[in-house]
Amino acid sequence: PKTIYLKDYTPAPYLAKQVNLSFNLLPGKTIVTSEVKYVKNSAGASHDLVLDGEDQTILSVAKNGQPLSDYTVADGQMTIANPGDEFTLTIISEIDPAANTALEGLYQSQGTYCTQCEAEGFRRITYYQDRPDVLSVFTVRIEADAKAYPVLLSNGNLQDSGKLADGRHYTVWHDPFPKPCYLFALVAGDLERVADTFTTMTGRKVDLHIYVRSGDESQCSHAMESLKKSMKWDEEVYGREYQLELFNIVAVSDFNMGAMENTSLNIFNTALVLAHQETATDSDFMSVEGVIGHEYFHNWTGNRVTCRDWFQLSLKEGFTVFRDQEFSADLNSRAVLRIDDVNSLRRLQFPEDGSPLAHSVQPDQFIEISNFYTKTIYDKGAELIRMQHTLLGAETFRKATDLYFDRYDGHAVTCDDFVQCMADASGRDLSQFFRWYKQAGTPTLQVSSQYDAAQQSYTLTFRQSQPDTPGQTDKQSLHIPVALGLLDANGKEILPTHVLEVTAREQTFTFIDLPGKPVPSILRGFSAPVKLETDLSDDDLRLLQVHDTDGFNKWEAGQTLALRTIQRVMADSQADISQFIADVGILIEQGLAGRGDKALLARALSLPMIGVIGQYLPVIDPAAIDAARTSVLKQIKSAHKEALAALYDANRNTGSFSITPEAMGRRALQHAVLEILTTTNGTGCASRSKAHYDAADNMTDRVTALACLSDSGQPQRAEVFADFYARFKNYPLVVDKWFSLQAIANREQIFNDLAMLRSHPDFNIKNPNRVRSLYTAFAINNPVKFHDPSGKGYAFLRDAIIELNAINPQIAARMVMPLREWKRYTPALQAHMKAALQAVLDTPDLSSDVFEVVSKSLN
Ligand code: DPP
Ligand code: ZN
Repeated sequence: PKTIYLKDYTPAPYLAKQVNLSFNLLPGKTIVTSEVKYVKNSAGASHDLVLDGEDQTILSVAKNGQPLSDYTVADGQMTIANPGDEFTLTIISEIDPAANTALEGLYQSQGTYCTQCEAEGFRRITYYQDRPDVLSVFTVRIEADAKAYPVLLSNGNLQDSGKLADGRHYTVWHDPFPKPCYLFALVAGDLERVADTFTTMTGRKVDLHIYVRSGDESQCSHAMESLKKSMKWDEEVYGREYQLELFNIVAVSDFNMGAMENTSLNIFNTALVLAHQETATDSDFMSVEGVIGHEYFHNWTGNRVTCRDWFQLSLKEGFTVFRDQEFSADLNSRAVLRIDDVNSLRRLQFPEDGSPLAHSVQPDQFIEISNFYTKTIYDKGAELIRMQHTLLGAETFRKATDLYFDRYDGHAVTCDDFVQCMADASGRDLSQFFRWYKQAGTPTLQVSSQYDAAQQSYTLTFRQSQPDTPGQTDKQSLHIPVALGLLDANGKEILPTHVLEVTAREQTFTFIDLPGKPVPSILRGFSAPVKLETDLSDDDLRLLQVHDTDGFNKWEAGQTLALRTIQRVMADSQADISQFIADVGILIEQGLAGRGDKALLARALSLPMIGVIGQYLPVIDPAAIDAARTSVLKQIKSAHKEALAALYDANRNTGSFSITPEAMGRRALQHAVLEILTTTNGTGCASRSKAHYDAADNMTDRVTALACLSDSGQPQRAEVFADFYARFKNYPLVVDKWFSLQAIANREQIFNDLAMLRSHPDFNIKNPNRVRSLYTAFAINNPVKFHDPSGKGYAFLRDAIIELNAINPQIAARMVMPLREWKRYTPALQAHMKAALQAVLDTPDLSSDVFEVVSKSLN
């Protein structure tokens, strides 16, 4: 496989002035006719037209209407030497969507034709310059059997449609905005339509359509509401209006990603569209809202302004994640959302940044771009935008984004161009800041403090350090915004949030006129994606946990105390942790008194997850972390059993179901409490969980009960799982949950369970959601059994990677992820993980996707 380098970028040799595509969907094959008007690009380096194409049979090639034979095809590229300054090229080819299990290009999902072209799927449809900096206006004609495929969709506006002979019909779509081919989409199927409208800020009416399979129409209202909220939010917060007459969303069951932002024809994984209280959890409702927003926001950040090349992927993804995070924060509880986002960053992005696959937000090289749809590009990328927002302030940031859209609408640009807009609009020098885009690895920020009673002054000293990562050593210091507040000894805020800018390797800040030693609240709202190390005492943290005005840091203080407590128990299983246990009692009392936000209390009562704890340890031993964590949970339960039971009762479901933040907070709190109450897995625990299940009128409560029963050896476990399956066996997304909730069980017979699930009639290796529901759930959310000392957990994943390599390389490569951090584990686990990776690498006919992640992991 070939490595592609950012430094080798050159502009495309030819521009595509106009693209006419015609699809004839026939049984067993699809005929694609592509007629493209090319013009020599004066900036282009070569005179040869080089088109990308894969997995298709060329039927004919013509230039300006004359048959052309003077071309070569090799290694997935068609080359036409010196074709001239301006000409029309017509290529007719045949493809087989029904045989396409990679789910890239044009494929079928339960009979429905659909496309996935990002990043490089368009080349599986027709020969074209498959690169994001070639923008063109597309007209698309689709012809198919009218009865089997009544719905025929593509990007833009419907221009024409009609009946043909032999029961066939056609539509013609025109998208007036030039776009790269990765945003092309086509759908043909027998789908139901849910319709609504949105009136834009200038009074234009836009038709909104969601297409789903018959029977799913009643599960679309949340997605539709979320879409309308997204459109309004982008107008209000960014001044961005939608410009076409129509916005379509289509939900399909077989999809590699969550969703895809194709211009005016978003294609979604059903998991991120369908939501109903009976079948979707609160977290599903939140994901649907967030991802509907995300894909809609791409309309401006990704589509209207797109990426010059794939090294700039974070230009659109980082910015769009930041936008969807802020959208969700504005609609829900900001602190809760921030906590959940940071938790996920720590659990999933930090390990990536510390692994052999660590890469910068603007990478320098890749083999397979699909491997770079990572937590680093998305979530760390979003943190980089957030830091610029923090440094500039909301108002200047908005001026900068206005400038960005003005300057680059209709262009394909770089991350450098984005940051330049931030610099130009603010008059600030952001060249040091740009290092965040180029340096991989999670920086450490150490803070020490000194109070001088005589001078009444307080000094904070910051030291930053950057870890070495593959191909990068001796890194330069970064420009780090540190949001800081100071509290006095009584917990009163004496300095409201103030942003310090740490730019040197070591830097001090002195605060004067302080009659007593303050307690600092550092990195409020997690203002930079760093590992923070402070010299705060347990008492300082306890003060912050009670009094900090920043919701995130209030939670963070409690988590740091919990982390210290778990580490104490890891060092000495008999360690006295009574102070911590008593502090938890205070939180429970607050809950009983009805004080504070329930969603925040739920998070405060949840101990850090094993994956997060591991990030703070030099060597990861999941079983040892779990033993200590469980011991702390048991001590909390035994000390506060009555109060917890009372808190559970006080938060019982009353009244009708809703997904307001309050209602979700109440359910989350009940869940957190039930988890502690059932931690000993005895008979009482099982009946409590079963009662929770029996009382449930929604999926959140059902899933809570199943999660609390999952590790149990009591008879209720089988009863409840059987009832759940019987009730929901016709709902694939719920059956996914049934698989996952068993795969996460930390119990002896797990490897038997996994084998049974793998051979269950509902398991389907070709469906990415089902694969994730078993394998990803196990490998990510069952750290103890995945890292079983026998190595059986790794072997289970290894076999699936090898099997999927031949079916769906993208999904296979993504499944390697939990193995790539092998160097962080104990020597015995490392040996097993390495052997699993080696076995994959030794597999014949390895796809370039899997080859890249496995070979880099072993480096
Ligand atoms: N569809 C994926 C996303 O929106 C890739 N663009 O992030
Ligand atoms: Zn995206």
